[in-house]
Amino acid sequence: MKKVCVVGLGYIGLPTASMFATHGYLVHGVDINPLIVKTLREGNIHIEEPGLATVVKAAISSKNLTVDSKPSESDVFIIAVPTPYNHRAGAIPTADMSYVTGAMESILPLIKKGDLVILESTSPPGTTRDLIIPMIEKKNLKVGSDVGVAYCPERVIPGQALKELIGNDRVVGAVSPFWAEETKRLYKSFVAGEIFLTEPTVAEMIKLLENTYRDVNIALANEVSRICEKLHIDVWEVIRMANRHPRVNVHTPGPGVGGHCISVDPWFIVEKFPADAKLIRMAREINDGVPQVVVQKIVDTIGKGKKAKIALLGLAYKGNVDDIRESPALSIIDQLKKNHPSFELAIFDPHVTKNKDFPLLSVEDTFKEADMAVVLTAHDEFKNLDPTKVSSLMKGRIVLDTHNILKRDTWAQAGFHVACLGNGAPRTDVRGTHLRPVFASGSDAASAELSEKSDISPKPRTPSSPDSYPGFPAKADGS
Ligand code: SAJ
Repeated sequence: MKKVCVVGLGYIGLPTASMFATHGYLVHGVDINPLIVKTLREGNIHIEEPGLATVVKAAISSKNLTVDSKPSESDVFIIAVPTPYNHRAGAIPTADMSYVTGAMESILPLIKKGDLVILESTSPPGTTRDLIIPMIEKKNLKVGSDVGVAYCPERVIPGQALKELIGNDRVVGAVSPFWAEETKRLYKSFVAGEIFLTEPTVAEMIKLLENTYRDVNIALANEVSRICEKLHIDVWEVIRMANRHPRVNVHTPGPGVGGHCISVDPWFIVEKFPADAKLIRMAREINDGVPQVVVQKIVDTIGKGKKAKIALLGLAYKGNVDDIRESPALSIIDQLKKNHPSFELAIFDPHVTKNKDFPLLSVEDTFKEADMAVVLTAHDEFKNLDPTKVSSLMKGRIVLDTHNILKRDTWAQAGFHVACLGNGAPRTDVRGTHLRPVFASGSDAASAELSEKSDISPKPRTPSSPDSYPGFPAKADGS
């Protein structure tokens, strides 16, 4: 049985190692974190991912997956470690390749003739050629003839990792057609999608382009969101309708872009080509600026310097995952804590139980006596919140929904003002009565009115005529 050594047992390495182990390979999984090794050896997993626990358990109990802090001799080495980025004030972030070089150094003494080394970690273009191959060749092994090298990026989305690991098409960028075919044969053991063969730099750029495309498109949505607020219209309606065009697919605005992929990977292109990657850089800056917009909305509502309790719902970077890396919620919390110390922050996330920087509360304690609630993550638990129960706990009746996931009518019926990022339209209740916008802009009269008063409990509704929407006929059925 062929041996595969997977270095890095995180969101990608662990599912990948388990899939190989349950598809005919003897897998040695490696992680430098002793806690991860211990957790896995005890038959548990350290990340939340549907179906993963079952596959890991099956792999470990079959003895085809062993876990350790050190690599062992193998036929294939797969590197699936993080590639974070270095933040330096005022400078373009650069990829931190220390985990990749560390992983490579750990396997170098074990690599022998006939072995195949595969990099899965998202990396700047040119990494295989300029970093991986020279490291191996320093060992007097000739890449191509003695040893194979391939770049085979992961493409799975957290939350559906196993399904996508099997179903998605993959790209293999190898140093020769022979090693490309070898890599393809390996992954074909469990990949049902098509596997395309190319050279390493092309594969690296494909991976970066995929996430950059998303980032740029989300930046467009976030920019349009700000514009729609100023136009006093609803961006969600604008995007929904624009996407009915057969060739348009605008992404979704939100509180910013988080996660370890989309918010990081575009920088790997900018880092290498700062003069050319203008749009890519601007998209990153737009998306990184959205948390500040959310903070401003909160401040406009509560009033600068006012004492208030704010219930923050969600810490994870996106719905139904426990991953908080680069989460916009973290940036929002950080800015609120630093710049608005009069606000008491109560934070709840049903998927995240621990955080070293601040306490996480129960759902009840979070809402209790809160003046305002802000939805920061699109978890299903928040979509399904019962506004009547929430209103029995909260003091105020204002909710800012940064993901547009709450059923606004139901919340309005329970007496809440639900404001939504990107929606500057006068709000409408279930009967089509138009209500005054709460968050039309920072200087908006309604916001100012709310800010002026320390009491931010529900304000009387101010119905206006449906005719006040130019171009929109009054709804005939009144719904
Ligand atoms: N987001 C928006 N609007 C959208 C889509 C996403 O604001 O329309 C935000 C999310 O709220 C989140 C962030 O972007 O904060 C990223 O979320 P995501 O679900 O779009 O993507 P990731 O980072 O979880 O996974 C991405 C995926 N890449 C693409 O879809 C091109 C996944 O397939 C990759 O494997 C993964 O990055 C990775 O590891 O690179």
